[in-house]
Amino acid sequence: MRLLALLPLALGALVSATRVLPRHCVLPDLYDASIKELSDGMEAGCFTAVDLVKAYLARISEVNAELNAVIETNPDALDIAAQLDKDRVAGIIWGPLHGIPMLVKDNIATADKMNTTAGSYALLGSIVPRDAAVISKLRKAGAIILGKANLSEWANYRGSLTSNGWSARGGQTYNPYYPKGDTWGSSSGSAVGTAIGLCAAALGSDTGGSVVCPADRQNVFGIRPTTGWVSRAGVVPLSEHQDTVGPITRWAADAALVLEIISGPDYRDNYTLAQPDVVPRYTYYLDEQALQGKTLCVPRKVFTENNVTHNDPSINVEFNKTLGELANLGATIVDPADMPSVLDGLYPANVSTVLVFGTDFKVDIKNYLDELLSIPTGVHDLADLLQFNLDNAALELPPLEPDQTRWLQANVTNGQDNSTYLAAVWLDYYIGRVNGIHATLDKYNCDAIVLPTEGVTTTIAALGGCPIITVPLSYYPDSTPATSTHNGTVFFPAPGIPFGLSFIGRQWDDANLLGLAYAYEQGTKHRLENHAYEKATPKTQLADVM
Ligand SMILES: *[C@@H]1O[C@H](CO)[C@@H](O)[C@H](O)[C@H]1NC(C)=O
Ligand SMILES: *[C@@H]1O[C@H](CO)[C@@H](O)[C@H](O)[C@H]1NC(C)=O
Ligand SMILES: *[C@@H]1O[C@H](CO)[C@@H](O)[C@H](O)[C@H]1NC(C)=O
Ligand SMILES: *[C@@H]1O[C@H](CO)[C@@H](O)[C@H](O)[C@H]1NC(C)=O
Ligand SMILES: *[C@@H]1O[C@H](CO)[C@@H](O)[C@H](O)[C@H]1NC(C)=O
Ligand SMILES: *[C@@H]1O[C@H](CO)[C@@H](O)[C@H](O)[C@H]1NC(C)=O
Ligand SMILES: *[C@@H]1O[C@H](CO)[C@@H](O)[C@H](O)[C@H]1NC(C)=O
Ligand SMILES: *[C@@H]1O[C@H](CO)[C@@H](O)[C@H](O)[C@H]1NC(C)=O
Ligand SMILES: CC(=O)N[C@H]1CO[C@H](CO)[C@@H](O)[C@@H]1O
Repeated sequence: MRLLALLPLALGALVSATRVLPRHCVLPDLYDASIKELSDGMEAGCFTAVDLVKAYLARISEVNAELNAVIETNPDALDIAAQLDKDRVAGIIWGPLHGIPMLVKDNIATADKMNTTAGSYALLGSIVPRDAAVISKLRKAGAIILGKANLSEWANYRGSLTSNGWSARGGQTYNPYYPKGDTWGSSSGSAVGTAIGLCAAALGSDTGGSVVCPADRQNVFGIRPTTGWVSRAGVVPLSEHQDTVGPITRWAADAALVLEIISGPDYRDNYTLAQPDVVPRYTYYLDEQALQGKTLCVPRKVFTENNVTHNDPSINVEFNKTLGELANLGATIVDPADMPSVLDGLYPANVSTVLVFGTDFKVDIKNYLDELLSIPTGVHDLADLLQFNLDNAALELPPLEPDQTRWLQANVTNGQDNSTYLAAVWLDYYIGRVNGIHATLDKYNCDAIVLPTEGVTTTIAALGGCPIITVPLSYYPDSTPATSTHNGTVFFPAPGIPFGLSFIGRQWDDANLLGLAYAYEQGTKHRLENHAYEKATPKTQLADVM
């Protein structure tokens, strides 16, 4: 972990502040700080949770007009922090996240003054029955829910043409590495907020890549855990077969810490009842030598020989280079190690996302809405939501975002008790896991799969319900022509935009996968090789608020 001593600022604080810091204090740079640095600093009395919240709120207000990463901040955050500080002084430490401010995606329910809307006006002012399961676990571990992060509205499930990171309530989220750059999505604000230090860490949700994709493009670490390790209760649903919640962090060790807290069985989400008996201590797997003696598979055809992928050549150059870095860190590379479902022509041809997502969404969103205690807009099912958007077109269907085609497809599905649907669910698991990830690992005797995160990498893991992690790898070269998309409002690709390396593992093998990703991160530290552009870089540091 990088300890960046901000000596001038720290000395300035010692001279000017009324508080006298212990002599050994080095205030961490909030742009790159790890959770451990923040916890250690609070424990040593160098700064408080109140200081952290003040600094993060100031950083959000510095850059949010530029990036639209945060939809709402928590009006109670400072009071919560003050209570946690008092408790610390009294020797009461709630858990490993005591006093750690986090942003969470706006589709994760918080039973506090903040709204939970998936970015949509249809849910504004709705009252959730309770915190989402992951939120209550974070609060019990001492975390401060600092705010709600912007996202692709409805986790990118409304139209097929909507812009990454756009929501009606939050506007267009932008990438901090290039002005008006594309964030990918759908957990766009969670990734942006983490990348530039608007929070200590964030939560996103992932159905088909929504944690890993924005983490990739924002130069941060993201893990989509095995479907079923983490409860989705209280998360605005898309598809129960593929929805998960995962941490987006600057460092692997932070993700291990957060994942350890949010994992576990929950009777409100029966997918979690199928998980192994014991949640692994993910932090025990953080070993810099973890790649020694391991074998990694490269299923080239997933990202080079099908029409869904449009990998920029510069990504494949950097990917090929990093295979050398992985080998230097002790891994054996099997390349190519093609995926049987791809060789059989099943992937992506036979994936039935329209039917599975459509059928699930119609059922699952109704269940979510049924649980709400109050819904001022009066929406109770998908048909109401479609109509709400038509009735409020100026807000929800502006000229650049007129699309609700996926919802229209979902609206005509007729329930989960349908053999065509059930066959599609089964085929998706078969393609992604049985004849996909597991078959590849078995066939070539590999410990994990590695791929560039850009491409259709994330889909295969999401289909199979298997864990996937992205770690910063490199950046689009300065010579990349900035290409405008979405009628000229967003740019991708563009110079300096980051991209990541994905590790994919077996179902429930998240802990070992985290170990491999940690060893790669520590052995390369590619995150430190580029920085957000000036206007997207918040300047407030702890010393400024103390
Ligand atoms: C939540 O939405 C309501 C409008 O229904 C608004 O008055 C309130 O300020 C919002 N809460 C926060 C924390 O922004
Ligand atoms: C969860 O419960 C539903 C309804 O009771 C059932 O249809 C489904 O098979 C269960 N799923 C799992 C993974 O246990
Ligand atoms: C792939 O794309 C090319 C060019 O757009 C097209 O000619 C070809 O038919 C596509 N192949 C498949 C299998 O969809
Ligand atoms: C990467 O390596 C593969 C396998 O050796 C090779 O086929 C491919 O052309 C390389 N790509 C680039 C961009 O160097
Ligand atoms: C996969 O798709 C192809 C082409 O549409 C079709 O012929 C084949 O029957 C499908 N296979 C399965 C297992 O559904
Ligand atoms: C959605 O389906 C309902 C029937 O379930 C129908 O009444 C409604 O018109 C449909 N909405 C749209 C926008 O097609
Ligand atoms: C797209 O951009 C063109 C040219 O700037 C403009 O005329 C058009 O109105 C825009 N379309 C939308 C839907 O905003
Ligand atoms: C099952 O779903 C398919 C696809 O939506 C639909 O065509 C079919 O009519 C449904 N079958 C029944 C029995 O409802
Ligand atoms: C906290 C914050 O800055 N929220 C803003 C998010 O974006 C919307 C739309 O641009 C603004 O109205 C909010 O003030």
